[in-house]
Amino acid sequence: MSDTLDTLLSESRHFPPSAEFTSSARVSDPDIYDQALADSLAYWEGWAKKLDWFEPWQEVLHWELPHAQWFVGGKLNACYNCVDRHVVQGRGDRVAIVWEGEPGDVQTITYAELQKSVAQIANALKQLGVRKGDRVCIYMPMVPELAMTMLACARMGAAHSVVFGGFSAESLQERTNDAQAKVIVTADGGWRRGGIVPLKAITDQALRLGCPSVQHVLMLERAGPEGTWTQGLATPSYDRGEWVEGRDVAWREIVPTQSTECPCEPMDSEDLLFILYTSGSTGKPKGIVHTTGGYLTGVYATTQWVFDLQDSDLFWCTADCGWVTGHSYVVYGPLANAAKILMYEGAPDTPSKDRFWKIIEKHQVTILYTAPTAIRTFMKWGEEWPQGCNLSSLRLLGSVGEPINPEAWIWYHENIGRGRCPIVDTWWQTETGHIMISPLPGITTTKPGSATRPFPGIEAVIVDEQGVDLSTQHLAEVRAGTATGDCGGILAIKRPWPGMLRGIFGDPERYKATYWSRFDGMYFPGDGAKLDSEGYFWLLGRVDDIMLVAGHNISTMEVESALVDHPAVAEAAVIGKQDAIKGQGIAAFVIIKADVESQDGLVEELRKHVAAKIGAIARPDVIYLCADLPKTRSGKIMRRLLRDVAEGRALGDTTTLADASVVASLKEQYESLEG
Ligand code: 6R9
Repeated sequence: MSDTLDTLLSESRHFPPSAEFTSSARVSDPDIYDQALADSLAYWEGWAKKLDWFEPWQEVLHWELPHAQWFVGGKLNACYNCVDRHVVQGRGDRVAIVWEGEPGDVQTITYAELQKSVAQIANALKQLGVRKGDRVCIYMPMVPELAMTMLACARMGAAHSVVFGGFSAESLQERTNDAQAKVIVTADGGWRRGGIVPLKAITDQALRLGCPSVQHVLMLERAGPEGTWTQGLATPSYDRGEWVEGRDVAWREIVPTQSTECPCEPMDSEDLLFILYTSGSTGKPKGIVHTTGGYLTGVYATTQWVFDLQDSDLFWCTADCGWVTGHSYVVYGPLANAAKILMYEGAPDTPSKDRFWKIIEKHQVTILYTAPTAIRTFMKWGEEWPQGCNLSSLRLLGSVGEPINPEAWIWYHENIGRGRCPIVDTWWQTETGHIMISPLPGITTTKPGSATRPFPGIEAVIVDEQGVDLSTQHLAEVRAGTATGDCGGILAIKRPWPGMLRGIFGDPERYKATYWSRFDGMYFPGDGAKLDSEGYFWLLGRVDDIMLVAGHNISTMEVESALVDHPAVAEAAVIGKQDAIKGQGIAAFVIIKADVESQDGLVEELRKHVAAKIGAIARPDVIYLCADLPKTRSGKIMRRLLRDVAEGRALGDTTTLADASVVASLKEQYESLEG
């Protein structure tokens, strides 16, 4: 991949941290990088010691590729570390969760209150027959009870599997059965865009499809009976499902009556904490396995340093708990740090397109962590929405989920950060458990579009197709000041890290084959990356999405960035399409901004724009103007479905899509064009 083109990603703008930010930052000494790598086990052990353990470990790391055990023999409880220890240390009155429902209802929950509620939920789960070592499936809206139920499982030693509340009955059934969950915890419904997502009715449907392991369904009343919603607003009508006596249990009947005492189960460091299903590009979803001690150490450390977390912060990670980002940076990382977090139930455009900015203004959010797909949507809506709100409480911004194109980075910096707030672009995966590549805001000079460098203690390299290390030499040249060009290839991770996945639930062979057999002795995340002449990492998206056009590697992300750079374009998705001459040709699906008046000649202009930005080789062969793109719930464009559309195949697995109708109508539109 050494011939990856020099493109707009050789971004020249630099944003050093301000002296003021650095002076009060949690970490500001750049030597930390070398120190951490010089003895990474001692470094991670230092972090682990900041957690509370019931019994110490005997060995920091036991590593028999591909199986890692961290803090071997240590005993701890994740819920104890996220809740109880703060109460024990006299911080019970501190606010843990500020929650806002979509209709505008607000709840504030202290750590002491959180401890009681979590204990009651854990006791209720026990009453329903859940035991240490069992799995519980959680299918809930973004209400405080979702985070509480995750913690309750951790408290009693059951593993949770959170299934995103937007997934279908089939997805829920498949995940429930794969995990062999004993109980599904759900709600009657959750608010989304002024309507109710009927979670219980969908759960009923999943159970009708067949979930033999499930003994009970525990249902929280969030939506309530029609017309009786508490703050006087009538609940829109929705499908309330059925009630199966014996199987279904109402939250209000068994949770509030439980004792508020429930001891935290001492768990082995390597006991299962949760399973989380990730879509993957092909085949059935993989149940990614995370255990207790290493995961908690990793999310604790990264939350504190990457977000420069201070006592006075109100941290808002906008991710749903159905995504790994919600596990690590809504729940476990921040709460282990005794942070104040904000949770919001609903959509960003309800009742109007400034809902996020209104929430920030109202609750004085200081740190905002969101995804490029959301940022591009806000760009599309226009800057007047954030402009109308006071965002002066914000001091740090984060991005996760996809490469953030420089255009969106700058927009975020100017319109949300108002030029004051550092941006941390964080690269990581469900599998890595926590952030792996990211700026440290008190140290790193950022460049729009680059995730900068590995977190201290993480060793990332760039290799070629054969696994030959290309980056060590390049970095030596960077240090010596002699590096000139870029070094492009495939990302690999060299040493084990505490939050790494421990396996795929029930499928050890697939675990080995997917992550550990591509390169000898290294973890294969599946992403393309490059290092620039200053030693900065640029993540270029999935290796499968990198195109080979007439012998040149071109990343879809680079062409997308060039398209979005054009003033008429709101969003773009690019794919390689089979081409008899070039191997692959470039096809682009483009969404035009709402205020663009004429589309005459636009397609040709866009093709020229890309050629001017990147080079003639990257000029798209075809550009389709469309209204929407197929995305997962966390906003990732599913390019493999677009390839299916462009190459005229039947669509592959669509169960992880946010809205399956989008790709179906694209297919129709495409087929009618191709005639
Ligand atoms: C946390 C999360 C993982 C994949 C990952 C990569 C992409 C995530 C990114 C990024 C570029 C970033 N990705 N963050 N690419 N820059 N800052 O997203 O987990 O849902 O498992 O996805 O997302 O392709 O491999 P997950």
